[in-house]
Amino acid sequence: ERWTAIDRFDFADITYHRSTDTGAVRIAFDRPEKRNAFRPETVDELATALDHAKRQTDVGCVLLTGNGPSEKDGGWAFCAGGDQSIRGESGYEYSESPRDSDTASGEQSDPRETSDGVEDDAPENVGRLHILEVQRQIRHIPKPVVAVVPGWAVGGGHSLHVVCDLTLASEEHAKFLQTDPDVGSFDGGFGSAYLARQVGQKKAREVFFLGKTYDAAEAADMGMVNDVVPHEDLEDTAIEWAERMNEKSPTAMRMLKYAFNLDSDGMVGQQVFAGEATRLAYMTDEAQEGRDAFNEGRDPDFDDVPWHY
Ligand code: 1HA
Repeated sequence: ERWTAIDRFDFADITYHRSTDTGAVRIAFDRPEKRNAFRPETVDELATALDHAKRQTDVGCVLLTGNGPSEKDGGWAFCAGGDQSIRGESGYEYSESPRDSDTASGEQSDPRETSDGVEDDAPENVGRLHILEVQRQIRHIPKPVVAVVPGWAVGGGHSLHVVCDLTLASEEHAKFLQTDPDVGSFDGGFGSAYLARQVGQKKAREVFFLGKTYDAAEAADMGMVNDVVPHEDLEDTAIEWAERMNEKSPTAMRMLKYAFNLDSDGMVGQQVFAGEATRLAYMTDEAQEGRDAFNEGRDPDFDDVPWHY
């Protein structure tokens, strides 16, 4: 078996695996009967898995994909965006209020009140749009993230593939579609603006305004998909890509990812890139002399440090 389940988490809406012999992880939407649409619980699990993957220093590439096919009709999906059936008045709602599940003591009291009358800080079940936080995680995780698209990438699922570093698509089943304005939604961030950087303004506006469905080949021609492979080769190719990237210098890969981001991330991009520059600087004798001097209560001695040019 090429994948080993990471079972420290009790995920219901996603699966999370580690490659048995390469430093890659596979995070997959696991709601195939709903074309892998996400609800707030799904988004929380994605955030947890991405954060875990970030912290594994022996993990390089992250593969983001969708499990399938649907047992109902055999359909494949990467992700069909927000689950419309649980969309409330201001966003996507948990099936059980986090506040109720936190105060499940059996007592009939106002869940906002603790025993000492202090307002409880358990979150309320307000509509969530926190897939945007996951987009930022994908954008900022210091390793490449590949969208491995076995079927539909639609709405917020389309935007997720857009924000990933690379996209690999199934020749037979991958389909790309923006339905945001059909359901009164709009990803005015990475899903549209960053898409326009990938495919150009006219095409990006076409994707959203006409809502056409593009197959894998068309999406590749457009510049939003890197490669198209037969469906049966999809996962093998994804692993080959991961192996290839994992052989490279982690520092160089990280700096490159953030350099590519910097161009469209403004001062946040500068901050992230600069953080990595700081990390490199911390590793020098020069910075360590500054630290040591402070800790030893003396002036730092930078006399031997050249002013590089
Ligand atoms: O835009 C945002 C955001 C923007 C800013 C900030 C946050 C955001 C968060 C989310 C989003 C969005 O994602 S808005 C866009 C939401 N998504 C959609 O509008 C896609 C709706 N689905 C479809 O258009 C189609 O289902 C499909 C093109 C993905 C697949 O069509 P297909 O192959 O004909 O299958 P279909 O029969 O339609 O679907 C299979 C099952 O999956 C159906 O359920 P069943 O009748 O079998 O019980 C269908 O209802 C369900 N399903 C599919 N997509 C969704 C869904 N159920 C709930 N929500 C879905 N998104």
